[in-house]
Amino acid sequence: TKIGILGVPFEKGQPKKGVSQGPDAIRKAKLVEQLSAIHDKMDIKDYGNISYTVNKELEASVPNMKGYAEIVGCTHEVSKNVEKIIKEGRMCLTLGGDHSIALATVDGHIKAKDNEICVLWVDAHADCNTNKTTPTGNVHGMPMALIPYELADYWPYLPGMDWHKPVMSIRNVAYIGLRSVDSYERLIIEKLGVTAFFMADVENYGISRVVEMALDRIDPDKKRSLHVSYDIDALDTLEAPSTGSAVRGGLTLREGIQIMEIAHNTGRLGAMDLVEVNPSIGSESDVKKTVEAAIHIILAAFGYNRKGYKTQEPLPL
Ligand code: DIR
Ligand code: MN
Ligand code: MN
Ligand code: MN
Repeated sequence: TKIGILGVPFEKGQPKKGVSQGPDAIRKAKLVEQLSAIHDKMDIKDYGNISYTVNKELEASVPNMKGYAEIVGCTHEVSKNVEKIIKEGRMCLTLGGDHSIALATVDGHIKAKDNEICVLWVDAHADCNTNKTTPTGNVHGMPMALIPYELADYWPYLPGMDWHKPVMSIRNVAYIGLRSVDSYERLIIEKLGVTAFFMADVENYGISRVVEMALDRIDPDKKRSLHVSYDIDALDTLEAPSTGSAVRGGLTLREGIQIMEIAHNTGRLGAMDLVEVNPSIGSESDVKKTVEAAIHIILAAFGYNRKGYKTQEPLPL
């Protein structure tokens, strides 16, 4: 199992300070050590945290996109790095940062795999506002409107974003965990027929059927490289309190882990994002709980088995 870890300490896609500390908080809780312990064929390379430059002239060049110049600078760098890591034969684990960076992780994955990818977007939110539908101007609520070509005509020209071509179809994307969807986002989901499993679907079918149905829809031939973009706020607030837009009534950690166990078992997981962990929100124990949840989810993605592992040794007499 070859993994490349990329830290993206980026927080300009939303208004709260601290989410840029997510990558280091997750590393400090011994992510690499725990991944290495899964089995003896783990090959993990930490590429460190991304750095990028900002073209100040781009600032405020697009209405209703806060932090635009920073977003452009950071996402371009993220896309190039994700593409490189996957082309080096590693599964790419990106640690956020806020969710705006996922437009770039998906873009890099698309470039590395010639558009033969599919996306599971695990989130309380649909993140598919355009700059004309957004109630906030926060770009972490927009990446899913920037990725697919079906929404390309709803955007103005985006200066500095020419490296990003919306080549993927929304048909290859499924949502899991939705429970806080804006009215234009709901319209987009209906209009484009986006595969969306809301919390009620998780209650009705159970999480394992939901994931199987989602994978069936986005990759019916079972041949695409799978990208899971995992917003920690998909989990219930009790499980992951330290995040910027927590919504009660979410996934249990057990459900959150099972999503990634199933993703792992496809054998086609190509990239995963774990975003929106904000160590500045909540008490020390809230932060610990949230970071631990993130680590459990990541471990499941890369093969950690809750059933344990049987030793090759005989039982001692
Ligand atoms: C809201 C909140 N839909 C927005 N989005 C969040 O600002 O567009 N996404 N919190 O994670
Ligand atoms: Mn999100
Ligand atoms: Mn969210
Ligand atoms: Mn495995």
